[in-house]
Amino acid sequence: MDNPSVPLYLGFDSSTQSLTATVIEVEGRLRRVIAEEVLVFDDALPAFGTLRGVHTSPDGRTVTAPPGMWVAALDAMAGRLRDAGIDLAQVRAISGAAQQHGSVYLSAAAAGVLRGLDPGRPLASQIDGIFSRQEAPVWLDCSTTAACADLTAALGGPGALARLSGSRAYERFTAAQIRTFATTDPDGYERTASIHLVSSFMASILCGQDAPIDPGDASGTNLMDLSRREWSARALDATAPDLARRLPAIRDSWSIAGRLASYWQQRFGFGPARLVTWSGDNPCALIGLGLIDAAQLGVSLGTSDTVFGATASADPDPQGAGHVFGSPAGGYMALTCFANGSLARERVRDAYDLDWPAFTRLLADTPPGNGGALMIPWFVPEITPTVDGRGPIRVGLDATDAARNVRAVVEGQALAMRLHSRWIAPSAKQIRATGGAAVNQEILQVLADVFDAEVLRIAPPNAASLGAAVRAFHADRQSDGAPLPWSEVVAGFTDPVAGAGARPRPEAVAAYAALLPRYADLVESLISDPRSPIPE
Ligand code: XUL
Repeated sequence: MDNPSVPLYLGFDSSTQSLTATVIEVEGRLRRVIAEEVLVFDDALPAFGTLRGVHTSPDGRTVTAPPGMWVAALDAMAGRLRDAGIDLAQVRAISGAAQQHGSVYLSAAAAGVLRGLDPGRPLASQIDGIFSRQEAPVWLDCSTTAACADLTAALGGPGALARLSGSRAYERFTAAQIRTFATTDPDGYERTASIHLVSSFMASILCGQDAPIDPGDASGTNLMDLSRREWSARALDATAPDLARRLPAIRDSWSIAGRLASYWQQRFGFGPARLVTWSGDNPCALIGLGLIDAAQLGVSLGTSDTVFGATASADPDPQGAGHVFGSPAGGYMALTCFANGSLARERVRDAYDLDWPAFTRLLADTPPGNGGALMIPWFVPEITPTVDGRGPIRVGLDATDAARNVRAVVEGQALAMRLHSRWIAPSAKQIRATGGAAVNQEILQVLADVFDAEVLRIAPPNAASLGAAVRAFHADRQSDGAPLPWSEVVAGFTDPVAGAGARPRPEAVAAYAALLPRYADLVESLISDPRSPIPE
């Protein structure tokens, strides 16, 4: 770029539906995001046959993705960055964020292939033989209920497992996924030399060797002893035989996994950049939103909706719904995840043949509280609370009324987030929002009113990808022996955009305060008796 000595840092976000790359420039106290590129899997890589980035079984319970697609996306993205004129030789360090919980199964051939990647040929054509399982189960999968029951019993019940690992057993968490694979396909498991999370797999592709897993993403496995930040021998034994030798090491989030492999240097013109251990998308979003200290909440409105915040303690959610993860800044983060995020908003948009501007106009034209109409937006099996394919619940809501259904889905999501974030921060006065839907001012207004809190937005649209770039900067300084405190690392990157958020409006706040207990009671009755009649 203009000044060749200005260091650049690159962050990726390998999410459910797309790969994002964010490039930042740091010159003393001057910080700039110089590029953000997004590659949507379905559009850019149609040969993999995914719909919204995944393959879904007819019953909706088994959800996987082809890991070769993520690799092809990384290759294509490096080409795009080079073609956009970014001087890749100036990139000092690279890190990444990835969808959490998903697992990639590699054969014994993988290590040799990754060491010897040929810069003369595209990556996809070289990695065919590295997988011992062609599909990677991802976080939307909910087919492993039996394995969850086994793990819970072996580890002393849901409370004990949550105190050990930060979460009770969840279908999408990696322990249940590995156990299901090892019991249903023992030969495939036997052929598996290493099991990576999406984050450590992508990092391995970049550095040409097995990369470690950071505590932020390792805490999404049910396999890590959260307070020790190491694999729990008891959890490993309860999951599958001989698992320890198949898992990568757990290392600090700021550890250097290696240097960028020569494939990337020779094919795209990168230098020998430091490869910083990747983390999960939510832990990286925590950093990208500047949520280093407790007391503020973050909300990510993506394929999943998540609500999270930094915490000092590893105490699990007393209601058993949320998770405690390691924070990539050290300490912990608490998080609640909803599967019915953009998937539910898109279902409503499509059901009434709307585009996003029309969806937003209908939201703006309907009153807060929706005249008492409610929707519990369980379009796909829900994680919080765990509900299996029940379908959306409408109360006092005519299914043919487009405007009120639009408001109802957004309000239902915001009420669920409020309800299930009280254990993280009972009365946060500020919320920082990211994710595709965070550009929508009307959705932010509903959040502000439901939470009775100011909602702020930061400038770069993807906080996870930005967080990864910022983590690369932090780790690079640390490795140079010139560490910076986190407040200085994020300064200038995560400042809220003036005028881009929303402030709570007293009348709407009162309407939602009245609605919240009704919503909570309704959810409660539906969970305790799935066949309970729906009140009119
Ligand atoms: C978090 C979770 C999702 C994925 C989405 O527990 O399952 O937010 O990380 O990418």
